Amino acid sequence: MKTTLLTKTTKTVAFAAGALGLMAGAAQAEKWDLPMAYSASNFHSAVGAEFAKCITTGTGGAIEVVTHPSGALFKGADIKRAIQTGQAPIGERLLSGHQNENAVFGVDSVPFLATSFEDATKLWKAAKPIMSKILDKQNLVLLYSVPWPPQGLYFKKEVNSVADMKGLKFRSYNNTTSRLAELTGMLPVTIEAAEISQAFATGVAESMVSSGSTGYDRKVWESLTHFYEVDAWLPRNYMMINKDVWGKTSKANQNIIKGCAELAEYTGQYRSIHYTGFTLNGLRAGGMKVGPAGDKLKGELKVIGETMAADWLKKAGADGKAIVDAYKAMK
Ligand code: PCA
Repeated sequence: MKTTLLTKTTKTVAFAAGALGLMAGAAQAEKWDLPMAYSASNFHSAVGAEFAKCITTGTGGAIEVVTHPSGALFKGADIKRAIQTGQAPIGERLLSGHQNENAVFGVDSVPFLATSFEDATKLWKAAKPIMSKILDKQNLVLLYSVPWPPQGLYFKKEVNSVADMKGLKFRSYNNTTSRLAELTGMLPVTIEAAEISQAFATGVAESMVSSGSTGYDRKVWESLTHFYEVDAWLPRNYMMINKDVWGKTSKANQNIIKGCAELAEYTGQYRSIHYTGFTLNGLRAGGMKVGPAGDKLKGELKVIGETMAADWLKKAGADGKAIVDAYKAMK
């Protein structure tokens, strides 16, 4: 009698385990490709990889997230569209890369509006609700965002004034940087970070505005000689997910993803702060001259920055004004 019962129980357990196994098998089939534009060694990509792993582990393997850095799956300029249209479920991109669609996306690149990590955090707090709404209308859910270190100027010669910049071929990465080139008499050419080492080596570009981080990642000391700290702005990358994919994800897994996103935003900011000094030292070790821009250059850039900020406010309309007002109220 006892034996029969045991056998029955064992069989039931075995059956249940089999069914669970099948279910787990089906769930495991869900694989999310996550395109990113920057090299695997970049801290944003490292944070993205940790975020991906967090989701895979947190969902018990039900959602396996696979990152594709260096623009290997989609180039930076194509990542947002790919996610909106569902060609990729999830991905990371430079927020200000979408200024063509809506000037509000460039709020983090308004010259001298937020020039420190502390202010960039406040500006993001002010911008996040509006940004989420804009992205939502584009079939996207905003997951997290991390700032780049402060932006400075790279050259292959000493530069002490805007006049010294005239005629230089300037690598740009968004509308703001192209406009900065125009207003300083330089010639803008848009190039993805993944391709700048070659652009500098071949002379396609000979200057840029970026962080110490990107210069370090791309070993620009092989072609360039000077980095001037300007702290012009701190642009951001953000992680987005297709809204339909998000809607089909279980509440439990959505909560896991939200938790991983919060962790990524926190560790990303931490990494960015610490990477700032580390990479500037790296540029020095590579042989570059690194230091603050001179007063003349700084003063001239401030004036140009004011023009650019006023232009941006006009273009960004009511949403732009609401963000800047909310930001200023926090200061
Ligand atoms: N690096 C990125 C954007 C801002 C930055 O610091 C780049 O140069 O493309």
